[in-house]
Amino acid sequence: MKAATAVAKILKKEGVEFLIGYPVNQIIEAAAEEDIRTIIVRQERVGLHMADAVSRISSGQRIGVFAMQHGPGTENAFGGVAQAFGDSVPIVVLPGGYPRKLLNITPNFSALMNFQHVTKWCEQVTLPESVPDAMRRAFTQVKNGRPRPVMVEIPVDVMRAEIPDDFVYTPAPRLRMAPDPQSVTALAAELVAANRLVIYAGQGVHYARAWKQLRELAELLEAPVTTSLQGKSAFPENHPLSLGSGGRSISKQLHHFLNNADLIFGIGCSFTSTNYGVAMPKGKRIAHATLDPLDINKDVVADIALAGDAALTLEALIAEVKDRLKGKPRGRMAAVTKEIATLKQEWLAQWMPRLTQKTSPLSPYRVLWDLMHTVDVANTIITHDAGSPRDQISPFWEPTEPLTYIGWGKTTQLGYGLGLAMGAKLANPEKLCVNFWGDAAIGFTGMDFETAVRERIPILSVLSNNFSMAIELKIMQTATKKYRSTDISGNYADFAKALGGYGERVTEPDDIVPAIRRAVAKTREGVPALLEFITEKAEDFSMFA
Ligand SMILES: Cc1ncc(C[n+]2csc(CCOP(=O)(O)OP(=O)(O)O)c2C)c(N)n1
Ligand SMILES: [Mg+2]
Repeated sequence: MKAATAVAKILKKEGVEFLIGYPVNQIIEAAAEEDIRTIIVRQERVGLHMADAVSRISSGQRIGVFAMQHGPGTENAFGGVAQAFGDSVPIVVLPGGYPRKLLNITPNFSALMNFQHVTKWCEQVTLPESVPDAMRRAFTQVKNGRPRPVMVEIPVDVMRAEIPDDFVYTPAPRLRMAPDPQSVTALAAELVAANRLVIYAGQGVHYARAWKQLRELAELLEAPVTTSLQGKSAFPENHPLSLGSGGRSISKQLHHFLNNADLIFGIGCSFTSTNYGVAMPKGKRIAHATLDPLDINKDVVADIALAGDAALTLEALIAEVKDRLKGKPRGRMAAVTKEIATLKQEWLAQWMPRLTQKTSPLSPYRVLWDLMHTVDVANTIITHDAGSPRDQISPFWEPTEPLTYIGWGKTTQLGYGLGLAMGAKLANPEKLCVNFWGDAAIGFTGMDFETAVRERIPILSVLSNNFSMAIELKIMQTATKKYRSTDISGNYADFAKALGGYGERVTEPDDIVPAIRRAVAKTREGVPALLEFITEKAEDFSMFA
């Protein structure tokens, strides 16, 4: 058989249901022949974002795969792979390569050379018969250890070459690593001894599907829980011990509890210093448990560290903590939950005028507040975009079920949210999948709304159109005044209609909820919907100095 056919057969064995791609790449045709649904996007970046969401939303149990052509396709894919690398998402990327006689000769683009720093595994296959081995290596890496993109570059003449039909392929195993029992004992002692413990959960909890264990440990310890943006929805935010998620903007209760903590326990997180993650206050005792030792002592010094899978770590800690408590809770629950509830009430009271504002142009806070109270949150998967929309939504959106919020921002490409919502919908057709973005963000990837229409991926896209890059106003005052450098324009409801979807422009507060209902109904009919809310250039965020 052709080497490209072997790749498709291997994808099938690995359980891949969709091949997202952009021509020309012979794996696309070979995949269709093997009954793997092929989804063709409008540009490579969005296809990678879709593959990314397929992996995220399934805790990496289903691996998103993307294929593109050598040269321009591979060059144009860089952003999508780099975003998945930044946010640690396990995807398989299958670029074509120039034919072997031109491979690695200037100016031909080499995936092998150029993607080294945004993949955890990058291989160029030069012998057709090595294709199955390369695929085995790639899938073993993508399913194990720290989640990150892997890449196999296959030159076009290698794809076309015949290989023996009788190759054997066994799907790669998933291995879990447990932390050192001695460190577990030491950490359990600290967790029980701490007076003001805060648990900080990262996306390692999502990948290990350790949501129940996280909750059990928090309830045993009667300790408040927050998450990174990537970890958002790992702990139900309507739980009395929830402080809401970390990000650039955060809740008052999170700010308060972090600052008054005597021990912060990070589980399945990187503690990376980033604008889009809550910073750990200086001088705190830090316990850090995560899968990849690469993150230990990187940006935050760990007083005590554990390396291992989040589920195995939490289970081991639960056993040790139970041993120590001997069935007797320390009786802190009422005081802790009351302190959280009081602060939450104060914080929401302060924001309520913005969340319920009756003005036109609309308050973006009102839009997202009405959205949250109109859709079925437990059955909705939502993601933000870069810019103000992320910082507006992340503190206020209250996920109750795991993997119902796709948080991101280790790198933060405008336009990422659309592909994420589309990939989430593909993997979870029964859920309402939403992206909340601004008018600068849509400029990057908006054309792929047509992919949603054509490929029958009925997402709900919620656009905050303030005709501006509002988040840049403060730092571009002169350029704005002299040259209108932060202005942008467009009618995106008309744009959505022109692409065959449902579009509606909303300007009045009373129309927000009815418009959301109409749009959700359209998605149920299989039609992607874009609601364009005309919003004010808001510059206020829930931030604390
Ligand atoms: C690819 C890329 N380029 C530049 C940026 C920097 N950036 C972040 S937000 C933003 C403007 C956001 O404007 P918009 O989406 O309209 O949201 P608004 O703040 O107006 O609500 C820019 C330029 C980025 N995140 N990604
Ligand atoms: Mg804007």
